[in-house]
Amino acid sequence: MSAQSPRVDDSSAFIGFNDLVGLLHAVFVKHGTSPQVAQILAHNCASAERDGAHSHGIFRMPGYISTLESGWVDGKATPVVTDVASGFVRVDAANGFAQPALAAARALLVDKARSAGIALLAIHNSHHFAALWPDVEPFAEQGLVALSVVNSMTCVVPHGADRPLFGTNPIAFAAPRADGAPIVFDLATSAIAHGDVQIAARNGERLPPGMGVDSLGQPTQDPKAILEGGALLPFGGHKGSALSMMVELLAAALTGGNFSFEFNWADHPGARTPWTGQLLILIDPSKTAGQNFAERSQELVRQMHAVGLRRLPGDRRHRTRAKSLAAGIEVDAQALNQLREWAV
Ligand code: NDP
Ligand code: PYC
Repeated sequence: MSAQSPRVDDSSAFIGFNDLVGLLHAVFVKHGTSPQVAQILAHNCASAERDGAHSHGIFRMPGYISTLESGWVDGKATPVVTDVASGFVRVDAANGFAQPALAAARALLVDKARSAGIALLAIHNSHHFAALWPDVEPFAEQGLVALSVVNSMTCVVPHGADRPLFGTNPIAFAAPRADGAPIVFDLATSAIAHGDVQIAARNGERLPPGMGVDSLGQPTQDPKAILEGGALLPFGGHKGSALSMMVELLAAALTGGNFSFEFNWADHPGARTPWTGQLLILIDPSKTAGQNFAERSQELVRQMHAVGLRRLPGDRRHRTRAKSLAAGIEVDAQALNQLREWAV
């Protein structure tokens, strides 16, 4: 399908995956990234759009652009990879994006995981503005188990506290299974991702109860009240709050990155990308005792289905992916036109 495909109605259009990657690549380069960084971010963003992960697809492009224009992030940064120990790789993202830092360390990390059974990647001085599952899913497609965490920007009130401190701090996990796509989940430790609050505000929708508070700390279902002086809550009360705290520790304290509350972008109007850190743990399950790991995960899935489970995490994404690859990615026509303007 061509990027010039006709619109199907006034509000939506269809675009092929490679065409969307090409268009986003042009937008990134136009706004100051190197071609290499543009390729990685464009692929990431188009993958999210293809899979229906709308809060981290093309919705994010205005934020990427305003951030690049503000000088907050270096779109041409060259990550510095350090081989720290037999199971430890460190990357200084050099105030660039986290995904090119991961790409730069990938081969070394996989080698270490395959030889030692486990390897850890600690990225700091990095900006992550995307969904986290694209960082882990490819490892599971290679037969490895991957767990990653990234912290973001202060907007979540720790359970039992009065004011926000944590970021929305997602956790993503991917594991191979014998018959089918890897098992993958990717979830914010806030009750809702910040991006989804922005989308609800844009669409004039109310949120379900329990997502956030207004500027006075009172529960609210109004997304604008959350965005304008209010804050989000962790999911699951004290349990999500503990996980969010863990993400701060692993993604920032352990990597040398900023906590979600430690950076100040006030001098960079338009900056939207959190300047934090990311941790990724990679495990080679072929080292475990007993039956093949992928067979064991398949057995778990089989048993979950047997007790009535209809939807595994990742199922919705894969269904949307299949549809997008068959018919093109359905995108908002205005947003597509805007991307084309930004690309020239
Ligand atoms: P969701 O709550 O939409 O989904 C979380 C996970 O649960 C997904 O793996 C999803 O699978 C699965 N899931 C959802 N509903 C069901 C269900 N009914 N049954 C079984 N599984 C289900 O995600 P969030 O809103 O928490 O996060 C959205 C995105 O925001 C993530 O990609 C995250 O990485 C990103 N994010 C990024 C941040 C950053 O700093 N870079 C910060 C915070 C969030 P499926 O995908 O198939 O629906
Ligand atoms: O949706 O919470 C979010 C988010 C923060 C940074 C990138 N996405």
